[in-house]
Amino acid sequence: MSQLKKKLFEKIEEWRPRTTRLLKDYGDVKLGDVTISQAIGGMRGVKCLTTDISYLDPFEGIRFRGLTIPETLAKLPKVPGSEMPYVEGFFFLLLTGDIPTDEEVNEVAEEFNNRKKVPAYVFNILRAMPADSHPMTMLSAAIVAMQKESVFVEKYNEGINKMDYWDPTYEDALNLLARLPEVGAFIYRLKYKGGEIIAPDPKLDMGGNFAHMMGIGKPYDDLSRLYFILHSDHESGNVSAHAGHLVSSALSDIYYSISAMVNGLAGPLHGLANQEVLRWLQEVYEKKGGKIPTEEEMKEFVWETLNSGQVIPGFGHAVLRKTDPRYMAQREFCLQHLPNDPLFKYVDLLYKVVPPILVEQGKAKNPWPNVDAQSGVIQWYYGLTEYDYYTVLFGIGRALGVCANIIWDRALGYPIERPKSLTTAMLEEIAGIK
Ligand code: HAX
Repeated sequence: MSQLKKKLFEKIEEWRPRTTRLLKDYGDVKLGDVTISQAIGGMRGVKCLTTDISYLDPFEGIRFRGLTIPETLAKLPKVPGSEMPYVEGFFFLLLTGDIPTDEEVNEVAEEFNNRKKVPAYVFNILRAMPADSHPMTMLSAAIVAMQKESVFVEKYNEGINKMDYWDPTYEDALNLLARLPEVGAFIYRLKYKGGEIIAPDPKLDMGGNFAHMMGIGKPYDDLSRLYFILHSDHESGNVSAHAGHLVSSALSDIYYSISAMVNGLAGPLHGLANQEVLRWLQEVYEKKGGKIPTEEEMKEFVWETLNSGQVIPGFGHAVLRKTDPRYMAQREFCLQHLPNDPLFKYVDLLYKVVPPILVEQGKAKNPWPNVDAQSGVIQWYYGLTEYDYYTVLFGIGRALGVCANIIWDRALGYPIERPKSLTTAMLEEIAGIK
């Protein structure tokens, strides 16, 4: 058994009595009440999910296993010759809550390497899809196509004990995570680079190998590591994480669950916002005849977008009430590597212009930029101008967090999810409307 799996098992054994005790002795303790506006309005703020992988404070932003983004990046072992940590080591942290030693990271990286062979039929399926399929559709299809590989399904059919569900789930998760970078890079090269595929390099770590298969030189490897880490987890209530958790609660395996996660991420109010930011910026750019707009022109365009009933992509958040620290981490990367890039300056201008306008409009509860406002600019700078593809990068990262959550869901025996619906007439009656 690998050190990661052994450590995870120890943590699970330690953790289980806490969940059992809460359920058995404190199950009736109230966490809050649900209002009519929450029942109609997307359950905003209803405290009804549990995860220990990450926590999102509205003002501080995300903490992974208790660590802020700068702490996470500083504490994890770095890939030799790189500024960023191993994504594999970050996954170790998400799963166990511990910072891995160099030896532990090397073992996980090797394990990912040993599991990364993508079945040939996946490539055939992707090649057979219509050329104008969206990359997220291709990613989702590739993942669900691998469902027949599920170890969980095999063990479930053999009658495995409920207490052991986490084990084959872990096997499925590692197999899928190890394969996702090659699947993602294949989609990119097939769709945008005339099908000239670059074979994986078994010597490289996850981020390094992804950059290599994309055909983009340094520091794109470090950017990939940063990107996968930043996008991995944001508690369990966001659409992609919740979709993965919900589907897996029916004991649908990792492949079904992560495909559902990808489908949720593909919405423009969620992960697709990173492509929307670039699409929107290009629109302004073209309107201005290929010139970066002035501050006044930019303000005008923001108002035009709002007045036509559209949202400003990359701004606002359902939980956050300040600038997203994932935005700030990417901004720092830009300041270090592309401070004079015109598109970066353009996005920086939005940071100045959009929040006061959203405040003036008075609708958005959070006028500040989120993770998606900055991410496309960096990709563009390194030659990835096909913005339809950006959410695939988000999906590879998000799979790390959702897989870690699903393994723990099975370890702690979380049941099938089934909230209760009421009819409009019932709400009217509760509200006292005659
Ligand atoms: N531009 C214009 N209007 C906005 C807005 C924005 N960026 N953000 C919120 N609003 C509007 C909402 O549409 C809503 O309007 P209505 O009352 O007419 O329905 C009102 O302000 C109140 O919304 P809210 O409570 O502040 O925000 P929600 O929790 O309902 O929605 C969203 C959160 C992220 C979906 C929202 O801010 C939005 O649409 N942002 C733009 C799209 C985007 O960037 N999405 C990515 C978010 C981060 C993420 O998940 N990444 O994957």
